[in-house]
Amino acid sequence: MTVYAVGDLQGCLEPLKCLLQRVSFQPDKDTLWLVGDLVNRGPQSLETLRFLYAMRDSVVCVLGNHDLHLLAAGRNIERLKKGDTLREILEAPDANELLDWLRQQKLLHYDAQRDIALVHAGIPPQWTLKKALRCAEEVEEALRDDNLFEPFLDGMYGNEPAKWDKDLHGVTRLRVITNYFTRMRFCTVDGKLDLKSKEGLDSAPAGYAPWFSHKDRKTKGLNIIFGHWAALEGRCNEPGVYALDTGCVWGNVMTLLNVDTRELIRCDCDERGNLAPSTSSNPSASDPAAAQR
Ligand SMILES: [Mn+2]
Repeated sequence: MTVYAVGDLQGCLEPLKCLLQRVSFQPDKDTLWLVGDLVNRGPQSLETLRFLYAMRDSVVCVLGNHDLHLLAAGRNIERLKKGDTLREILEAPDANELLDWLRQQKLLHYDAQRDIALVHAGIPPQWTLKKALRCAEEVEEALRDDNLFEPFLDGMYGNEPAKWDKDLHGVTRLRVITNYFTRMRFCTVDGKLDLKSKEGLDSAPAGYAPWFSHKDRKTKGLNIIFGHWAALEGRCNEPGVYALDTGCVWGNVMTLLNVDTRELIRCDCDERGNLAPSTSSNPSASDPAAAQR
């Protein structure tokens, strides 16, 4: 059994199939870790979600900002924005099933056996793994709780407060946690976020650095897989930290990491896979387009 991790999909299903084919992925034996941002901007968000749902028993997924945005749009809490390509999901007959599955996913996954963590954006430098897991659980519980789900989605948007404080409470507290795990790029050593800069390593505002570059980062030594930051082009120059968003949706490549051997495999954004939808046990989740090819 092999564990693979793949970078941001954003509705790019064919490059994902290309990668799985490249490594002869076997859903009954292997496991696929997803760094989140499964949907939006790309060409096949609905089919991507159906494909993953059909193989959900072989998938470990953490949520990204686009996935949370989809959940909010699904409850009419946030309207779709220009450039969003999520309407096809919201109007699909199986939308509830797909969104219910998404809602059960985590913000932070830790594999103790491999001593490696999976997260969409990152872990802030001032948090230990233990603290981060506890904070992620607070949001994960809110997502699963019928009384907290909508208030959380409603309060999730916004850049403030920019910094964690243990005395924060309610949705404000959950917003800061969510921003760390799903939107962070640059921050100060004590975790004050700058959520505006999106360029590469060298574009840090004065006093800020990429979350993983801080010398005193408390998760130093822990292996961490993350996505979200396409401008890094898969390079973060930090041992044990793996940047997997290589901008497939922007016309670049999709990256798969063999978590056990640390080998990297790439497929171009326009490469097509020929995987038959054999992992599907649910007819609504099959991919008729794949069967035709
Ligand atoms: Mn993202």
